[in-house]
Amino acid sequence: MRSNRSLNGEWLAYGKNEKGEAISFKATVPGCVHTDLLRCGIIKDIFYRDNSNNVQWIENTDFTYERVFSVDKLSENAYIEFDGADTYCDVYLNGRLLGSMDNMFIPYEFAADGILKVGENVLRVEFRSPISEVEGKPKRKGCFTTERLYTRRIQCTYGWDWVDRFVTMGIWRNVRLSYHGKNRLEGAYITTRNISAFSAEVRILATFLDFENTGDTVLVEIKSPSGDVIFSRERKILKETLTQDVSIPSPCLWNPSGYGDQPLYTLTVSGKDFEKVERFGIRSLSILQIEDEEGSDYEKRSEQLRGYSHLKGIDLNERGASFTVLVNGKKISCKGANWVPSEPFPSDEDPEKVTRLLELAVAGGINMLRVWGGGVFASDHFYSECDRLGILVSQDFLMACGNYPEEDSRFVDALQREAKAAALRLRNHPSLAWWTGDNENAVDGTDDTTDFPGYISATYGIAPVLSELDPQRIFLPSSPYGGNKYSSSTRGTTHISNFMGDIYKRTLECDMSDLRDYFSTFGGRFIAEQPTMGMPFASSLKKFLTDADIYGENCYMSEFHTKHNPELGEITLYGFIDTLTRKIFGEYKDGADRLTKMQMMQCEWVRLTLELMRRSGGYCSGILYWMYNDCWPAANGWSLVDYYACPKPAYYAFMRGAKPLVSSIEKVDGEYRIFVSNDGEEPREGRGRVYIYDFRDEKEIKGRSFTFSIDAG
Ligand code: BMA
Repeated sequence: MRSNRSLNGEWLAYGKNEKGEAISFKATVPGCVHTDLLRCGIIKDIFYRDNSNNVQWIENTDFTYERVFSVDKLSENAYIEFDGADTYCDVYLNGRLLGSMDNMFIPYEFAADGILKVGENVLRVEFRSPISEVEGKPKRKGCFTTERLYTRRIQCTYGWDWVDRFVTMGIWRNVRLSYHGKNRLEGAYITTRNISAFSAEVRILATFLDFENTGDTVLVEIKSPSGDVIFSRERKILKETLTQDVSIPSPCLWNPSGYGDQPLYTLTVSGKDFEKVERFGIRSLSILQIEDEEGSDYEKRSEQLRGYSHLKGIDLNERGASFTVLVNGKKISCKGANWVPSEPFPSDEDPEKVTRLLELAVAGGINMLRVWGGGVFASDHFYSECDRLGILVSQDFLMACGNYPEEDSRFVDALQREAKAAALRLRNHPSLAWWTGDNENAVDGTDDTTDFPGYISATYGIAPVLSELDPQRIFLPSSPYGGNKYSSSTRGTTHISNFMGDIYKRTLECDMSDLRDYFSTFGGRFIAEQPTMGMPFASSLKKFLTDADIYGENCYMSEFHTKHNPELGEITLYGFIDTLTRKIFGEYKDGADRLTKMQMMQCEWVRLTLELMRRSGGYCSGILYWMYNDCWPAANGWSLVDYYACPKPAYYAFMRGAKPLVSSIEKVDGEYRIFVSNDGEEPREGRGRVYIYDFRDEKEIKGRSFTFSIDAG
């Protein structure tokens, strides 16, 4: 086997400090400037209080990374390969330019023959400030900041309404010296073509780079979940692609958590110079979109939603339609949240933290996560863990809330290369439910128009690549998507977070005593973003704030760590939750009471909205909270679990509301109705009691017992 030589590890970096003086420091690859500067003490405690203000100079500075390595013997077809560099840089080997990079989301390779030498070699990567690089470009429409729209790198850390600005540079993934032979394996794709009572028909498609008919062979092998070899065949490589169909008798099917087990098979494709091992699951997945029957409860609910003032002009659908996820033919009640990068610097992602977050997700009743488009494509580790745990994933392409330069063919070309890299890496994961073109670029789009932001990216950038490399998986051009317009509530997916402006305004203007009724004016067939905000536990807050910040009168530091959405108005997000909390729970007795109430507000928000979904009788078949985790130590943030992977109080509200059997109360036409909902796989029966309780005198005023029996699902 030809050897690849890792060039990860210790490098040296050069740049300037805040005062403009030349500095050099030890660097780590994979890594980035911020984490390197932290490690060598040039910057300190950047998450503590408002220290992040002190590191904003970094984004305007250029940095060079350098490494010396020695080579004993030269072979032909030497390449320097980067799995990811952030972002604008030139690569030099022994002083000669190998090439440039300008996209953090794709791998690059540079031919090194004739430059690489026996003995010492110097590899140098010169990064240019991602800010100076786009200076002077015309301003485009977008949320928060807009210079980001020109640069193919992580978008949220230009500053978002839940993370501060941390624009960094560096080699954020592996780098290596490798020698390319003929017939290199590019990818081994395995899809389930049919599942019957007797067998599963799977197709393996192997693709080769630099094909030459040399008589090379490849061994294709499948192992069952228990490790037995159930298929093994040696095949000749006769062209760029090799297809192998296999029938797997009595297949063990992969299921989302709560709907059965997650058995994983192993595919190994090995040849002279390579061995690729892919874990895969056998399952089918589709989305049922059945139009509401005339006169049905679903149609009535659609009509009701269309009538609410905040949805006027957005939801123009004459007929609603379901959006029900079927896995192996079973209806799945999708309950979960949105995943954002677990660190502001993606090279800093800690696999143990990711595992903890995902295990917590499943323990809390989550069976679906959406990887949001303002971050990065989730890591292999993330997807393997979702496969293991039974978490369905919807993966966005990496654009969010903006009007991207898609009129420029170079931009579309970049998207194509990103789609190729993402599809080759992720398409075998059974947890990957569907792809989505972007986050909220296309909220005003419809299937019958073409002149909306996001159309070109999805149609000419991403779709053609996916239809070639991952043809069996669903691709939704944007999130939200479906209906007229894509932001509609009665068809497709919906982001209720798009209506934060209304929730915000109303909170400032009204007493909010009708919170329960007000929340029920929002709905959807599949809620891909259900907003909610609240405080984490004090134990987490104390890691980045002082006691005075947490409990004192001055809330500046909590506001600083909550961030803001200027489009919502003058009052900060922290101020908004503070107002809503006081309106619902009354004035605070002291700082500790404030903290508790601001936690409870999020619990109520989660409880009421989750109950609403649960008693919708399948009208809404999925709800994903905005958001699951945090990207930095947020105070009054949107997440259910905080930056330290510690559940917030609202996580437990979710856990309770996501149980297969739940009860809830709704006020309809002046009367209270009790609902029992069961989305589990077993029918249930039991008893309940409803009563009016006087909390002052601590006694029951009036009550009634009842029995119930309820079908599965
Ligand atoms: C949605 C998201 C994010 C944002 C959130 C809260 O629109 O997609 O862009 O952070 O709302 O404003």
